[in-house]
Amino acid sequence: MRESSNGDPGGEQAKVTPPKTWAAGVPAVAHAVQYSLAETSARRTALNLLDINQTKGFDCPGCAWPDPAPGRRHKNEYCENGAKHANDDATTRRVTPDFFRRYPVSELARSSDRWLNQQGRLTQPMVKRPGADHYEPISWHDALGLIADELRAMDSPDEAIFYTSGRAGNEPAFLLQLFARALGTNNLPDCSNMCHESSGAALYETLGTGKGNVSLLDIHQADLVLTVGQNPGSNHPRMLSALEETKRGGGQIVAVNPLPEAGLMRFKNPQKPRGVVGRGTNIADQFLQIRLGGDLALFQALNLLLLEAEDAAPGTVLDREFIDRHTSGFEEFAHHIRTTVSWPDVLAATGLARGQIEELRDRVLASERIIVCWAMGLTQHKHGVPTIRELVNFQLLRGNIGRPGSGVCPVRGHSNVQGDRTMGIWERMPQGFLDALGREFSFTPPAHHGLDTVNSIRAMLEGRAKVFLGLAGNFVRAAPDSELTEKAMRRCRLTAHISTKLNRSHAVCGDTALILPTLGRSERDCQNGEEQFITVEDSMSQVHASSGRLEPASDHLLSEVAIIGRLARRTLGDEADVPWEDFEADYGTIRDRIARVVPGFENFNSKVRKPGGFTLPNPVNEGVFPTPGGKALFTVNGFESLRAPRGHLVLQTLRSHDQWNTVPYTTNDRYRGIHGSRRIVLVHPADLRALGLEDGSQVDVVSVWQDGTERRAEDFRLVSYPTTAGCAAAYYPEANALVPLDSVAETSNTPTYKGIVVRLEPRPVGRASGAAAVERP
Ligand SMILES: Nc1nc2c(c(=O)[nH]1)N[C@H]1C(S)=C(S)[C@@H](COP(=O)(O)OP(=O)(O)OC[C@H]3O[C@@H](n4cnc5c(=O)[nH]c(N)nc54)[C@H](O)[C@@H]3O)O[C@H]1N2
Ligand SMILES: Nc1nc2c(c(=O)[nH]1)N[C@H]1C(S)=C(S)[C@@H](COP(=O)(O)OP(=O)(O)OC[C@H]3O[C@@H](n4cnc5c(=O)[nH]c(N)nc54)[C@H](O)[C@@H]3O)O[C@H]1N2
Ligand SMILES: [Mo]
Repeated sequence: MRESSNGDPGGEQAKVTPPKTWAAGVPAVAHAVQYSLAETSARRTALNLLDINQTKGFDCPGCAWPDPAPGRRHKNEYCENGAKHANDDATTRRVTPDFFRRYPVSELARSSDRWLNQQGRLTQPMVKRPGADHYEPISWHDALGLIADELRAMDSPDEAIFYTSGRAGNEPAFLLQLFARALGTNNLPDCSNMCHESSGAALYETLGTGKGNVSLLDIHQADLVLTVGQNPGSNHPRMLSALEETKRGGGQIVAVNPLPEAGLMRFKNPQKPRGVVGRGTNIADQFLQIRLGGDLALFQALNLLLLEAEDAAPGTVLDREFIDRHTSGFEEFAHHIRTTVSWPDVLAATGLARGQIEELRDRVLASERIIVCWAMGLTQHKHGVPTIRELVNFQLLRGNIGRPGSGVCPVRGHSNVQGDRTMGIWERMPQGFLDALGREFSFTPPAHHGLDTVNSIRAMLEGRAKVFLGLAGNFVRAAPDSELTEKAMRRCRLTAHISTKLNRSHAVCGDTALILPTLGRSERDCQNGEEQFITVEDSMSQVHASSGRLEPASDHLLSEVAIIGRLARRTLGDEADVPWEDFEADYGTIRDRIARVVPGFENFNSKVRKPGGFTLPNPVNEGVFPTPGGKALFTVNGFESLRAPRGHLVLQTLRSHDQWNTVPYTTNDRYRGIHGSRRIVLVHPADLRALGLEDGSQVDVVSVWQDGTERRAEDFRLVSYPTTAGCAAAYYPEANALVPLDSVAETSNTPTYKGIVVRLEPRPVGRASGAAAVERP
């Protein structure tokens, strides 16, 4: 056995069963409760679950899928995975100073992500001094003083990096960006840079706003919903209830994915008795098993078919009135599609048959209201931005933007990733926002753009950035090119993380490193004896309050607002005209300021107190496209396909059913039939045959980058799997080592986590792995 107390089992431990064809239902609920009970007490579990997504409870930290209107909410308005995430936070295990005395940092750096997370909640501020190999306790006063001293000692404010992960609420996010800009930098990279940046870039350019424009009701009312490049059964399970509603209303679903994901096939609704005992609802009416990166070609082919259908029956296919009134660029776009789309290229890029795409066209022609939903399967590709621009073209052709039951729906990941952006967490906020911020707090925010995630890593590597502060998240594991990213973090003078749980970013750190432990979503946040709440914005622009009820994990915890406010005061003194102390004492005073800086938040404090909160206006739904020309833009996108040379495959990195981003909860992936290990790579049986490899054998996965460099992830078990031929899959974050830092999406600079060229090298039998985590008796 290679399983050890702080390592993870290798691929040879994996047990593989056939993939499931349906998602959710009773086994799912039982599974969540089982996980929760292992982490917390029965009472705490029950209390916590009943509070999730209730109007007086806390926002589920699971994902950004919206909650139904208050009257239509279930008593249990959460899914199996939301329950796991919430209770992973509410765990009764604790990481104390004793723990850090026992485990040196060097050993933590060799431990698995799963083991680190399982140690429990962080309880006290800790410091690792230069040259030391252990964290030791430090007072909050001294910890924040250390960081403030380092920030003040910099030659330029641009030597600091302020990273945010999308679990942070609006109030702490607003304070963090205010602090960074008052200090003088726009270096505000975030997880969004690695997530939906491609969506924001494409939508902003074509529609004039970077957000989706559909509501839950729109999804229920649609005639056709395309779900492209996403795995809702694991990552947005409550979306399946919405798709079930679409079907009940007579609508159809088309799934586009290289993998036959369980939730896309069939859904048993755990909230309904018939969902528990019955066969469930067939979700996808059509499944297009596409090649990785083939979606741009698919939408171009579909657009060609629509143009041709209009030629055959003029006036029946395109929404001419909408196109004339609300868009520009149609002629150039149509000419480009007609003259460049070639079927042999389309079929090679998509791996689909022409008949399948024609079938989709027929569904489109039969549907008045169409919604396109997507997630990481589109954004994390080299041509992610043009792909999303092309799907906008598709929606514009039939006027499917701004009408009920239609629209574009980027399905966000982190529960408040959209809100953090609205609050100004972005290295490139528009000048209008910066001006409003400067006016409100009487200073001049820096106008030059800051560093995004990938460029932050480069700056740290080159010594241009020296201080890293993380508000939530696990930068070291989320970022690409693990070895380089780790080197970058280790080159910093100081790294500090505001965190709830232990992760690898605490272990792979700068000369001086700080752990700043904070409250979780489900915990009571009291300041001056008054209970505080924070606010969040979901994927459909609904803003609402979130407050926890559980006792904090430790008496030493400070809220995120308190940590940022106190750090800002220590660093800036009274230089800036910012009442940091008032902000900490009453979060309502932060919201008063947000109301004056961020459009759509007027009367924030009163609007957000209504049950269910309020929805931010989306101009697109009023027929206004705030692009420079005031119209939605048809775009011309070059044709690109992702091809691997002979003997190679294209690899995507994805989430299992049992993980929260960089944090695996178990080594299982139930729906895909993988049990007992995450060091596996899914490969089509025909590819295995062609490569002379066998299911069950061990390989090294080697990525080949265009500059000739190679990256290696050792000792993965091959699993014969019904993925699209030529397209392999392995888990994030174990496979992040394979993603070259320079391999990014055009325009958005998002790492191409879903499109890496690899080869598989058989390992000699019995050779011990250098990659597995340390063994301990
Ligand atoms: N339980 C759980 N929920 C989560 C998360 C979690 O880790 N755990 N993470 C949250 C976050 S931050 C995010 S961003 C979301 C992520 O949600 P998803 O985007 O669903 O997450 P991934 O696991 O990355 O899955 C990508 C899906 O896209 C498909 N895909 C990959 N490449 C292509 C392609 O080229 N074309 C097409 N058509 N499909 C492709 C894959 O087969 C897979 O089904 O989930 C959020 N919700
Ligand atoms: N290969 C590959 N890499 C990827 C992706 C991929 O698909 N493939 N996906 C990318 C995507 S979409 C994303 S969004 C990023 C995610 O990147 P991140 O957001 O940086 O990573 P997470 O794993 O969500 O961060 C988990 C940590 O957040 C902390 N945390 C949790 N809750 C709270 C809280 O309430 N407050 C505070 N202060 N801390 C908290 C805990 O300490 C926990 O260890 O990863 C990206 N990386
Ligand atoms: Mo994400």
